[in-house]
Amino acid sequence: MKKNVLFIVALIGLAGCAKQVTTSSLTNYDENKAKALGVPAGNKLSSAMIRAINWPERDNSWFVEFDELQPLKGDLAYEKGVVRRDPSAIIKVDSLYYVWYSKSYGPTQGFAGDLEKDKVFPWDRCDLWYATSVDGWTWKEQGIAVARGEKGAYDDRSVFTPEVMAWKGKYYLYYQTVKSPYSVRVIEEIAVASSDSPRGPWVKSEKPIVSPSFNTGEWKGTADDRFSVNTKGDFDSHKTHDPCVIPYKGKFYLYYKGERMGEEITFAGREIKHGVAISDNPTGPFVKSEYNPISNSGHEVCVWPYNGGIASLITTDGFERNTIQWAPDGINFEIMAAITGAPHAIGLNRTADNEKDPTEILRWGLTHKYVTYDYQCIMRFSSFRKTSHAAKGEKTR
Ligand code: AAL
Repeated sequence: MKKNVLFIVALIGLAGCAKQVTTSSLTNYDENKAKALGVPAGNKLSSAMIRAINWPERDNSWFVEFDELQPLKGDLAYEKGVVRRDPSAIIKVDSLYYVWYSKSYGPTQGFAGDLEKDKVFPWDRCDLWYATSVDGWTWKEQGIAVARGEKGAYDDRSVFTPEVMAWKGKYYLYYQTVKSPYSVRVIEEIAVASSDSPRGPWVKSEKPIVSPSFNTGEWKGTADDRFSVNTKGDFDSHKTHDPCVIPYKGKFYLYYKGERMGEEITFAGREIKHGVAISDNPTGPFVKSEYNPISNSGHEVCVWPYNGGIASLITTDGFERNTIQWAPDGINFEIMAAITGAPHAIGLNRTADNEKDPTEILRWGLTHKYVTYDYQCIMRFSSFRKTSHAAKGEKTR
């Protein structure tokens, strides 16, 4: 009892002589910036005000807000018993919009049963399908673009989460692959298929073009448990996801999401980070950047070129989630805006004039919505630049 009282007294004492930081003791104190941010010029600054002084200087040109998602019409309207998710970017060929996506049927059973027979995730047992549209609202499903491989192939279980790149008259689909059985510890890789037409036929890569850095980590024991490890390894030691390739500086930058063996929940959620692998050719070989990981947060990859660099929308996980970042060299990303939230698994509208405005490419595009855990459908998103916060009837800035 006595000990506890002493401890509390010591704590109160410590709080009483908490370090006092004044504006004049801050080496990077900038009066104009402090005034703009509303940091008081007084003697004592709270930790929050010190952090505000340390924020980078930004205007609001990257700040956006998203509208409520809108349902699509035609074949991409929600259909009972069908999963359509993870839309690719939208491209336009001969006045028609094209999109590719993961499609599967039926409910998800999960990992408790027979991994050879069951469907473990909504993105398990998928093929890549595509659809076309005149206006981006009403879509006509055209059929399978890339199907799962034959039994024994590296992609015999599921092909999913596609992205598209049109380059010099050819088309490339980048996507995730899984080989059966789909266990908890299974690795997930990235493959590519190419075609002379957006309607196919598509020729798949003989093997995956990006794989997890699984040699950097080590599972503990043989139970199918992804949390049990001797060593966790690199940020992408378990899975490589969400590929998106951008032609950049005469090369091809393949951005992807990594998942790690023995993943933990940090103070900001899941340990998800992005990496980049670079190649001289659209189909590889891709070499992972020595600077990986290039984000400390985020989930599905959503990247676009802007002003000689690459912009990236960081959602869902990590302490920098809900930010838009930009890297002048495609590698070293800085936060340009902290936003209120964004749709997940965005398929960007690549026909937009992405140089017009930092976020012009986000004005509209596709995303998916969880109707239930088992079923997802593709939706349309839109966003707007917000420069003023005004009440109904009040004059805006
Ligand atoms: C998504 C993406 C990848 C995952 C799964 C389907 O959020 O990160 O695509 O594998 O979930």
